[in-house]
Amino acid sequence: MSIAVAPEVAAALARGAAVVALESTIISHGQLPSTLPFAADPLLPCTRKINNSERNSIRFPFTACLPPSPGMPYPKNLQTAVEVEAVVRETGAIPATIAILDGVPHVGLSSEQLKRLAISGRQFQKTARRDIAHVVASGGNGATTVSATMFFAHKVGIPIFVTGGIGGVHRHGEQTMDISSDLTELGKTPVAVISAGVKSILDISRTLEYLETQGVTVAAYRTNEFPAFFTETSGCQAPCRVDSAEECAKIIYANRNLHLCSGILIAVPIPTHHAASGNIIESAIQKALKEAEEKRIIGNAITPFMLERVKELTGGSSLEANIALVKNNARLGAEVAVALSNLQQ
Ligand code: PSU
Ligand code: MN
Repeated sequence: MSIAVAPEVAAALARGAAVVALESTIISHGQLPSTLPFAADPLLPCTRKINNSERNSIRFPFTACLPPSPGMPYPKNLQTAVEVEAVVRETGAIPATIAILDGVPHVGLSSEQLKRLAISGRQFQKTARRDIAHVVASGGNGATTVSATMFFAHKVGIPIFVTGGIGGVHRHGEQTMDISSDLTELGKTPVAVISAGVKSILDISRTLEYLETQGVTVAAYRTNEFPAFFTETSGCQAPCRVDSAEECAKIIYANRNLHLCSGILIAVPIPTHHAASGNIIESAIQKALKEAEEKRIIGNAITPFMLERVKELTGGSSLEANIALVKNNARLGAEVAVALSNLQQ
């Protein structure tokens, strides 16, 4: 089974130049994660009893039930993808967006392929590690999540991968066992993921506990606190702190030389000038979560409710903050890739 590596990416890898992997789920599936916030799960004993017809109306997986309109619509998603690639280039690295096209995993997309991904949106299947074999075997199209993107990046020798936010342990995940495969992938695949942390609709402290169990090195960039995507703070201390791209590169280098074989998570706070809107968005998320609980919105209704309510409450500013933080992550990721390439020369 082959992986199609774009010529520019293959050439850069062959000469040990800086390459940064990028995921495709954020392009095709919008900005808010397909997460199921707390109290939404009717299987939990803590909320209320539900009758059988309610129970039967709940479909799994919840991700299959998302509304057709993604948080980042076309052409905004394409524009963002192109701009993120440009930031990587300006900083001196080669971008490699990863997706599965007609059953073939691609590392590095042409502008036509990127456009196809952006236009197709949710027609591309959200592809985590568990979905890869099926999408490939059926000749399908897959937008790779963090876990699948890490898998392919590592296969072709790309040590650094930039995204917005990663998946985590869901609220009440200790009962539902809904824990993103991003976390187990970080435990077993030696790729450094640069993200803005974890959204507060997840359980951030349990996410950090789980990453510790998985042996993942977690470092916060220029802060002592683990960031919560839209906000610089989460109330959780980060296990360690880094203050420069060179320091990040040294960690990746040490991880490789020791054959630790586990991943690294570098958490970068949202840029300060976007943090104000981040705080508004965070309040909106908290309000929407509370409303969902009060209205007893359950099952597959919760994600559309959250998407809609957060959009109403913030008037679209979440999109701008999201784009800004991805670009900020892309800049650092490319700097780290350059520093790592210099270390190896
Ligand atoms: N978190 C975000 N934005 C995203 C995602 C997560 O803030 O777009 C996407 C990423 O692709 C991530 C995936 O890998 O959702 C996790 O999905 P799940 O919770 O189903 O594992
Ligand atoms: Mn899940």
